[in-house]
Amino acid sequence: MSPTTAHEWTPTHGDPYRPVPYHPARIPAAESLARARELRERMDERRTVRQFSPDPVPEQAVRDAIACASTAPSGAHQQPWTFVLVKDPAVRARIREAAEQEEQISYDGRLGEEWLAALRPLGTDAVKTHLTDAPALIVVFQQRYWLGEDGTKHKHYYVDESVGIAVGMLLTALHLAGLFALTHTPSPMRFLREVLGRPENEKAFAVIPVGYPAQDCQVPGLVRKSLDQVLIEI
Ligand code: IYR
Repeated sequence: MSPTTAHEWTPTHGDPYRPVPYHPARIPAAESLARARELRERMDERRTVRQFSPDPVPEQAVRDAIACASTAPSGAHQQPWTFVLVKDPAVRARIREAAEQEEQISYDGRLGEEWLAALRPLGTDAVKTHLTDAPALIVVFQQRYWLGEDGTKHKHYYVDESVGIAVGMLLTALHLAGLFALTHTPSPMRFLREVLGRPENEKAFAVIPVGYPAQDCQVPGLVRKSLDQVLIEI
């Protein structure tokens, strides 16, 4: 039976091209302008938060944000991502312990002087209280390849780009849902696959604590580049 909408059927490797009609409604230009301006203003309020309150978050809002991230475009529509939502405090504590061990080595010199100088204005260090204080952690894995039924490895395409776009959409969705997040990239991140029992084709990409800012939360005083610094129109 031929599908009638884009949602009724998921193509798999080697399937033929089977297009379906797509006629989304247009909104008036004035409405686009108003929505884009509002979104710009709301996104400009987003800040990365490093000190979290232990207060719980509405879990379904986090799941919805992950579902939103998973609508991201991806190379060959392979959707090469897995999101692990870690709520268990014992697992968060294990992640923190392993992350801090690696980070201590990094901040004690592995990063190098130039990198440490770049981080100084942000006030980061090897102590990662957010990993245990935030009520939820989203660990994003990229699926470097996929495994066939007989165990053969098959390539995924543009994995970094695809997962990067999905994480951008995740951060946007969390912010618009009124939640706060931090994009944490402990390095190296190999321990995450072990702690979370993920398969060998998955590689950790980022750890994203989600919650609300602690009462005494502070963020670095910084400004973003202006539009004219980042946009060239030809
Ligand atoms: N991964 C380390 C160091 C770090 C690196 C960059 I680039 C940052 O923008 C922030 C931190 C850490 O998480 O502390």
